Amino acid sequence: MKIKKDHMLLYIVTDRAWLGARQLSEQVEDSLHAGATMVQLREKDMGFGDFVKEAKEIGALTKKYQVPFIINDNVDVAVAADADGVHLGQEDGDLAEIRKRLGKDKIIGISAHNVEEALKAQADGADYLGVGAVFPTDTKKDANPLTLGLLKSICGAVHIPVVAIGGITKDNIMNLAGSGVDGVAVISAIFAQKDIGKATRELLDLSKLL
Ligand code: 3NM
Repeated sequence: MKIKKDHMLLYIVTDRAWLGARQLSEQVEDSLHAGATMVQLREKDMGFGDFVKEAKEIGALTKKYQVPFIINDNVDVAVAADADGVHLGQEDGDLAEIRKRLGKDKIIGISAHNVEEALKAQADGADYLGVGAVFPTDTKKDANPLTLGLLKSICGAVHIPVVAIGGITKDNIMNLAGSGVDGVAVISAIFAQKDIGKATRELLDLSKLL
């Protein structure tokens, strides 16, 4: 599956921190059913076998809803589970090599924090950029906030889709209006919510106004 700008509208990134008694697949399906446009499976402490098993399960859901399915950081898991692509940080390996491994039809997203990183990722063949943290967040402790001015400069410098990430909620999303982003990537604004379907619909409606 190749990426389209509309896939960026509401990009949900998983986190088991707020599962409670529920399964991750149930939470993801609640959000997909309500209109989430892309899914990233993000597991920081899971062994290979369990990660692949879970990726296959979530991947089957994303196929049903026909949205791209991305694995955070782990190219081996993406290959083993035949995910649609990977999302990588600046330190996660050589893009040309990873592209060779995945093939041209898979999606590679890169985190970028300034115009130089954004232009380099685009030149190296990234399909989209994740840019953040646009607001303070407790979800990722080492995320460095950037200014909305910088976000705008990054969006203006590249032609590939850009998704903003970091601390985005229904109360602050409209501060991103005019920045040029194609959508928002969120963890807690979806997965920490009691009514995931409602949270999804609200954020999606607002994201369409950006
Ligand atoms: N990456 P929440 S911020 C996974 O700045 C992630 O690159 C970030 O979670 C970055 O929506 C972040 O709960 C956490 O703030 C996003």
